[in-house]
Amino acid sequence: MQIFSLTSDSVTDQAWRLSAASSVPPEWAAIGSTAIPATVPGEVHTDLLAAGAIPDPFDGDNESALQWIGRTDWSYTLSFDWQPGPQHRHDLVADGLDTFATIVLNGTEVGRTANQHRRHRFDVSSLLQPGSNELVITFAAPVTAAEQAEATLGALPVSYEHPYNAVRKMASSYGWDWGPDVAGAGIWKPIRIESWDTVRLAAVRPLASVDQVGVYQEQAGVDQGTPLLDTEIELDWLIGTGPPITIEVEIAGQVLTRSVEPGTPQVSIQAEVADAELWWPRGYGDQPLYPVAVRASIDDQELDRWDGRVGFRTVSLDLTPDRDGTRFAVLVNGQPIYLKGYNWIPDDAFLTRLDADSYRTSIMEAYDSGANLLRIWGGGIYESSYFYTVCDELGILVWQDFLFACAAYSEDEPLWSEVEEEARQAITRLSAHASLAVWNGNNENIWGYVDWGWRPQLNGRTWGNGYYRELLPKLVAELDPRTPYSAGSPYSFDDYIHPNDPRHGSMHIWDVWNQVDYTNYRNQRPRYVSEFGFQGPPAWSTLTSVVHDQPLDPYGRQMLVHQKAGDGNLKLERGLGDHLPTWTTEPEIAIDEWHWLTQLNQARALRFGIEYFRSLAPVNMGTCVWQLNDNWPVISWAAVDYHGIRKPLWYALRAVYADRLLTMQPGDDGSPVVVGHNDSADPWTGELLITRRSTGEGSAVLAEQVVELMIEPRQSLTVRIDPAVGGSDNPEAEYLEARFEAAEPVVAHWYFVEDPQLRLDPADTAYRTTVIGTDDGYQVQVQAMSLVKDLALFPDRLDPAARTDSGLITLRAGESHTFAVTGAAGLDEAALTTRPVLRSVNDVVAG
Ligand code: BMA
Repeated sequence: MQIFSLTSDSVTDQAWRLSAASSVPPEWAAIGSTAIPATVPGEVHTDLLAAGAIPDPFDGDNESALQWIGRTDWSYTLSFDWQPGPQHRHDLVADGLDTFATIVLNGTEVGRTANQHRRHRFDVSSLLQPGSNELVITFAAPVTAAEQAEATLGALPVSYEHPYNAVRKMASSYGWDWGPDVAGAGIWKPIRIESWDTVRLAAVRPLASVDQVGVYQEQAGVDQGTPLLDTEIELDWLIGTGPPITIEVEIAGQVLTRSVEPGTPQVSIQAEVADAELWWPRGYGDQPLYPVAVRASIDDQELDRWDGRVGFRTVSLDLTPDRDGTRFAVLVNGQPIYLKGYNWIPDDAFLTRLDADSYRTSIMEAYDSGANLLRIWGGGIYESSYFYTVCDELGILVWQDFLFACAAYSEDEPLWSEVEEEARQAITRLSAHASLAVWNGNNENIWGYVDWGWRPQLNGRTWGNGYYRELLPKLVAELDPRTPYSAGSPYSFDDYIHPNDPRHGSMHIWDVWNQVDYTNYRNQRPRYVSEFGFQGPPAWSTLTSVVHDQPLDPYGRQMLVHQKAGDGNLKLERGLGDHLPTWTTEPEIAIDEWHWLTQLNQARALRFGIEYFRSLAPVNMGTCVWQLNDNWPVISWAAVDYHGIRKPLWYALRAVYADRLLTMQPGDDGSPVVVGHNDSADPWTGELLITRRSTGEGSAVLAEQVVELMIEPRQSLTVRIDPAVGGSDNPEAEYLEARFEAAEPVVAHWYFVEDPQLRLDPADTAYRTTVIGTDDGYQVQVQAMSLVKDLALFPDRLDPAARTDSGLITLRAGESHTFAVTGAAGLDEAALTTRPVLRSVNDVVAG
C-alpha cells in the first residue's frame, strides 16, 4: 500500500483553495468573488476567519450575522502533481467529509456523500493521470440540505430549530442549548490516495478479552482467567485466484500466521496471551496496554498493515432485578465499578481546531477531579482516536452513544443504510480500545417517544426504534461482542417500564434545573444517573471576552446570545431558591454578585446531588454529570469553560468524586447522620470526630462525639449522630463538622439553616490574608478567625492567563488555606485578596 496524502501539510507547494459556490449576501460580496487559502483537514468558518474575511463567530452577536455561511455552497479545489507507482489500484479515501459533498476529479464526478460520520472510498484508478490533477469537492449548504432532506422524509419531532434529525451531520453543529448555530462544511479529516495491489486490510478488529467473567476474585487468589485476543480481519481483494497470501497477527512476542486463499472475505485469528496483565479502570488497578500488529504479505513483501494497542478486560452490565427495581452496574473483570462520570460534548464548535494536546488537556480535567467515566453524548461525534487513546492510558471508561439525540429519526433510505455503514465503521475503529465500556443506542429518544408527545406527529411513521432495538444491537453483537449495549439513555431495560423510572437502569434528572429546586434530588433513589446538571456562568474573563453589553447585565443582549437554554438566566435566578440571597441591585457590583452567586449555586447543586447519590451506594452505582466541557464561551452546565478555566463546580466535583467521601445526610427522622463511602481498595480506618460549633469568632466547640470507624473497601457506612450533638437550639449561629481523621483527613459539614439565615462574620473579621510572590506566581494564604464558608479565588479577573489550584474551601477558626496562583506576574496584590477576586459566602450574607 502506498499513501499519497492530500492534506495541507503534505501538499505544501500546491495549496487547497476555498470559494463560495453559490450566491452570498451583498454585504459579503467580496467573499463571493475570490478564492481564499484553505486548510485540509479544516472547515469553512475557520478558513474564512484565518483569511480575515469574517469576524470571530463566537464574539458578541456575530453568530447571527454569519448565518448565511450555512446557507451557502462551498468549493474546495486542489491542483496536485501525482506520479503512479507500481500498484494498479488507486482509491481516493476521505476519512471525513462534512457533509453533502460532490467530488470531481479532473472534470469527472467521482461520487456524492451525505454522512459526516463515516469514511468514503472511491476507486479513481481510471481518472488519475500522471502529472497534474485537479480535485474539486463542493459542499452543498448544510442548513438548506437539512431542510431539503426533511422535506423529502417528512418532518419528525426534533428539539431545536433546524432539522438535524433528517441528516447524518453532527446534531449540535446546528445549535444546541449550550452551543452556537454554526453549521458549516469542510474536509474535516485526512484525505489521501491509497495505491494498492492484490489485497488490503478492509477492517481489523482485535478484540481483547478474558475467557472467564467474574475474574476479579483474582484478588482473593482465584485464577484470573486467560487473556484472549480474537482478531477479526476483513479483506478487500483485487484478485480472485492465484497464490495464497500470508496474514500475521503479532502480540506480546507471539506471531500467529495464516495462509489465505485469494477471495477469502474474512479471517479470524485467536491468540492466548497467558502472561498479559488485566486492564482496569483507574482506582481499581493498572492499565497495561499491548501493541498489536496485523500484516498482509506475499513472498515476504508487505501489502498492507494495521497497528494498534489493546488491553485485556471484560465488561458487562449487571441488570439484575432486585427489591429496589433493576440494578445498573458496570462490571469490569467481574468487579462492580462505582461510576464517577462526566458527559462529554465536542470540545470545540469547530472540530478541526482540536488536536492531541487539546484532547489530553480536557480529558485530564475529568481525570484530575477523580472521574473514571466519560460519556460521549449522541449529539456530537464518534470521537477522534486521540480521545480513546488517552482514556485507555488513564483508565477512564468510555460510554459511547450512537449519534442520535433528542429527536425522532426516520428509518427510511437513505438514512438506514448510512446509519448501518457509519455504525460498522465506528464499531470497527473503536473495538480495539480497552476503555470502551458501553455502546448506547441514543440520547433521550426512547424517553422522547414515550413521554414527549411525539406520537400524533409521527402518525405511525418510524422514529428510530429499529436502529436502537434491531440494527445497532445486531451490529455490536456481530462486530464487538465483548462490549455491552444499552438501547438508550435513559433506559429501564424493559419494554413496559418508563425509560426514565429511577428504580430501573439509567436515568436523567432534568426537573431539577428546569422546574424544581435542587433539594429534589433527594426525592428518588436512582440506580445510575447518566445525566443531571445545573448551569452557571463561565469564568469572568471568558464571559467578558465575548459579551460586551454596557453595562453588563444578566439579561443583556449579547449575554443572552451566550445563554442558549430556554429561560436559562431566569432559571439561574430562580435556582438560588432559599439557598443564597438574590444579588444586590447596586449597579457597580450587581453583575459581580450575580456571577459569584450563580457559579456558587451551580457547584452547590451538584455537590448536593452527588453526596446524596453516593450515600445510596450500592443501590446507586454512579453518576454522570452533565457536562464536563464547553464548545464555545457560554453560560452552561459545564464544569470547565471553553478557555479551560475551572468553574467553582469543578472544585466541588473534585471533593465529591474523591475515592473517600464523607457526607451528612438527613436520617429517617430528618436529623443528620454521617455517611462514609469508601470507593477504594483499602479499608478506611480512623477516628470520626463530630462537633457542633459556633459560626462566630473562635468556632467554639459546643458538643462533640468521637467514633472509631472502619469502612470496608468499596462499601459505605452510616453513623448515627448523638442527638445532643446533632440538634441545635441556636440554628443560625451553629453548624456541624464531621472530620474523619485518617491518613488524609476528610471533612463534611451540616448547616441547620440556609445561608441567608446563617450568622457569618464579614470577610474583614472572618479571615486575614497574606500574599507571597513565588517563582511562577503567588501564594495567597487565608487564615480564618471564624467560620469562612466556600472560599474561592478568581485570579482570571486580574489576568485571563492566571489560574489557581483550589476553590470552595470551608475553614473554621484557626485553620488556613493557601491558594497557589500560577500563569501570571505583576498582579495587584491588594486586588488578589479582595472582592471580586477573593470571595466567600461571608461576603454575601454577613451583616
Ligand atoms: C439533555 C442532554 C442535552 C442537553 C441537556 C441540557 O437533554 O441530553 O441534550 O444539552 O439535557 O438541557
